[in-house]
Parts: sequence; C-alpha cells; structure tokens
Amino acid sequence: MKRLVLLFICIHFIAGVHAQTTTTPQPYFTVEGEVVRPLKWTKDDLLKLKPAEAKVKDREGKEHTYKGVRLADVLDSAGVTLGGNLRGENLTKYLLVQAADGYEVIFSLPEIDPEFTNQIIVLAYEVDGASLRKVEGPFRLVVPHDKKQARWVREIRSIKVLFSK
Ligand SMILES: Nc1nc2c(c(=O)[nH]1)N[C@H]1C(S)=C(S)[C@@H](COP(=O)(O)O)O[C@H]1N2
Ligand SMILES: [Mo]
Repeated sequence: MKRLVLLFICIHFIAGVHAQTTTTPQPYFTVEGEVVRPLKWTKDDLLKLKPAEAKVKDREGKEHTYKGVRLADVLDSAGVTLGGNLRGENLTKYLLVQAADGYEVIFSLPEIDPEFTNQIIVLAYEVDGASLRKVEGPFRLVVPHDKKQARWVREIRSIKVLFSK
C-alpha cells in the first residue's frame, strides 16, 4: 500500500513537471518603433486595461459586440506621443498594423487620439462573449467609423509606430 501511494505521488509529480514544461506560450502582438516601451502584449496584459466594447454590424448586417481595449490605451501604455505630445513633427508619425497573413494597413495618430477624435478604435479579443477564433484573432481591430471594414485587421501580429520621413 505504501508503495502504491509513493507511485501515485511520483506520477503526480512527473505529470506536473511535464505540464509545466509543455505549456504553450500565450499568443501576443508587438508594439514597436517610435515608442518608449516596446512590448509584447498578451490577452492577460490587455485585461489589465479598461475594457472597451463596440456594437457593430458585419458585412451581412448581423450585429456583433466586440470586446477589448481602446487602441489609444495600448499606445498610451507603450509611450506613444498622444494627447499633449501629439504636435509638431509627431504629427508625421503613423501606425503600421501588420497581420499574420501579411495584410497591412496604416492609421495616422490623430485618427486614434481621444484629444483629436471621438471615434473609438477597439483592439478586440472577444466577440459576442467568446474569444476570437484563430481565423480572426486572437486580436483584431474594430474601426466602427470606417464605412468599409478594410482596416478591421484580423490576426494582428505587430503595431509599428513610424515616422513618415
Ligand atoms: N489579416 C487580415 N485582416 C483583414 C483582411 C485580410 O485580408 N487580412 N481583409 C480586410 C477586409 S478587406 C475586410 S472587408 C474585413 C472582413 O472582415 P470579416 O472577414 O470579419 O468579414 O477584414 C479586413 N481585415
Ligand atoms: Mo473588404
């Protein structure tokens, strides 16, 4: 009996160590370029920011609620020149958003900065209460004020802040 208990303890321990070493890394996207703090962002990191939602219609007219954070808040955390610092040459910076399939779009900083615009661009990780599926996520942009959805980048891998010259 004693031996059996010992065996179980051993199996438990080995299985535990195995589970730890095989844990898959969390998916992330990077924020880099003209930033104070270049960072890798996981969903856990996003959960530490204030949540933001966008109720939108898809291309078939069906309503969906995307949940995530404001793109502006992510940029602010990275130390991008927004708010009082978005003036002078900083107004020539732009955002290049790159996806897993090579898709790329750009935004100017005033399109994102809450001191310039009321439009809220959401960096989403959930839709209708479920995590974004692989084809769309784990991170996607939702740009409610764009009449076309071409900048609603799916599968975001990196966000780069760059000078236009
Ligand atoms: N990564 C990635 N995101 C993308 C695209 C793409 O080709 N790749 N196409 C864009 C275009 S043109 C449209 S209309 C919308 C379509 O989003 P949907 O597939 O959720 O309808 O995704 C946008 N985001
Ligand atoms: Mo599109």
